[in-house]
Amino acid sequence: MTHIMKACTLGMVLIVSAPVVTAVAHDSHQAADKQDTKTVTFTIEKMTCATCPITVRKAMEKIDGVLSVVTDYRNRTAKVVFDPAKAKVDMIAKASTDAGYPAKRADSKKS
Ligand SMILES: [Cu+2]
Repeated sequence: MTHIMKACTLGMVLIVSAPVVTAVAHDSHQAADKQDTKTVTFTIEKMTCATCPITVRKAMEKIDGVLSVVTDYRNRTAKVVFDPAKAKVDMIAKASTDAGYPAKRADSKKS
């Protein structure tokens, strides 16, 4: 928990200059064109301050195969584009959960 609190404090500095919603690694449009990528939206109810999404995003990005993470603090969601051959929904959810933010899949019927 101490680690999480520290991350939040550091995030406060980052939030001034960086937008919370950030696409990383590969461009999401490019990813959407590929057949071997999957987009899943997670609900993360513990994103209670504006810097929490940064912690969630960084945790999810560490998973091999995750192409982009777009967090939405207002809706408390994280939209993740990933390569299903490398990353699994459970792995991505676990990464967020392990960072202190339990994630559950929001759109279980979409692929
Ligand atoms: Cu926070």
